[in-house]
Amino acid sequence: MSDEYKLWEEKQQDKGINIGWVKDRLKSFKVETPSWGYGDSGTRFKTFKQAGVPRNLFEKLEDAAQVNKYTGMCPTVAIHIPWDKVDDYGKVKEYAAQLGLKIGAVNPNLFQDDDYKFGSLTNVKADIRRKATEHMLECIDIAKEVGSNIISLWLADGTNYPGQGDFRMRKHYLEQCLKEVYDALGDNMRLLIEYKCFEPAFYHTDIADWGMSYTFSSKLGPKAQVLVDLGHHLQGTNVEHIVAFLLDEGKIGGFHFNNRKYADDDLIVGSINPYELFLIFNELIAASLDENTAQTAANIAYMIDQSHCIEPKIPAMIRSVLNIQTAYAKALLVNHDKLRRAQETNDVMAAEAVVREAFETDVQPLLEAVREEMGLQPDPMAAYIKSGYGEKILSRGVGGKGWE
Ligand code: LRH
Ligand code: MN
Repeated sequence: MSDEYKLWEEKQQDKGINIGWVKDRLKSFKVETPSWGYGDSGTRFKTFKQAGVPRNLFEKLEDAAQVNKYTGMCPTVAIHIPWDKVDDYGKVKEYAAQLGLKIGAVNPNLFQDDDYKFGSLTNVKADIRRKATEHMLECIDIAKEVGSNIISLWLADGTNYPGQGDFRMRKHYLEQCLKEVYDALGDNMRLLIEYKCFEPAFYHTDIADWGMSYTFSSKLGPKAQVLVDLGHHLQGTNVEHIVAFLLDEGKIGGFHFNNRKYADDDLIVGSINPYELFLIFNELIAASLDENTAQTAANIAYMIDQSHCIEPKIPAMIRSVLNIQTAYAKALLVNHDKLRRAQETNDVMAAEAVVREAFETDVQPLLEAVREEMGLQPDPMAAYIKSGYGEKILSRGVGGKGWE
């Protein structure tokens, strides 16, 4: 333990922070990486293909294992169907286990098949709704085969012009289909319903905001919860308030971490607005300390959902995980008793200071000490770069598997 860290720890303890508790929380904190974050992805303008990109799900798992190896906190990988469709999902489960991984959330894809041009579970045509529902049921079977307990649903369904669709009729179709899917879930399975305000639909989206996802998941039952993607809100939305509200309702089940300056930019989480990420964790930690919301907070699936259009894939994923770990570590330093006292006396400046000072605290000494205690390199990015893995995979060539 470095002298620098000993000094840092004493200073925190003087502020009434229980460092032992902070370290334990950091050591048990896990983030899921997305298989599609290792593949080529782009914008509607261009997908820049990179050398060394995985050519199949097995190579995506190998790359995800690198992120877990150096960060020590990413033991699960989310998959997307059909992007990650294989003949034998048992082999996937086995190979993941060999790499020290488990398959996490299974993401259905109801936005790329030509039949879904005018919607999937909301389509006016019953046979299209049937096809979309069958795909959801197939994903539940896949989840059972790979040992996953999360179905993570995002619907692109919506319209581009006033009058194009009947909002209430589409809502009824969606509720009917979701009910059938919900009833097919395995005992320990959850259905996470992701909302998004627009894109690819540009007039209305059938699951457009947290309230709609909350209503659908509340009507379905306890195994359905809201998934919050940080890039799916209109500018100016207070996301940490939505998170606190859903925590209090016991209806938030997961996150898609990324960051944005404008719309659903899917940039590296914490790269544009690290304070927002910190404030979201501040709400999550406060809820974990409250017996009424601790269970919900404990069951949240933390997942990354990004598309690395110009970044080298694995370093971008490692950076994302480290940014999340840093924001979480800072939020663990909020002195909640001091904050409550300031709030109860309407001492605005003191309350703001408690939160901001935690954010402004350099947590690198803490993270290096925790990694050391976990048997990890103090600087995961440097350790990965030094491994030469990035050069080794160049032999895969260009044109690996992307979003198609
Ligand atoms: C939609 C979304 C959804 C995924 C996709 C890769 O914008 O966030 O979660 O299916 O990105
Ligand atoms: Mn998402």
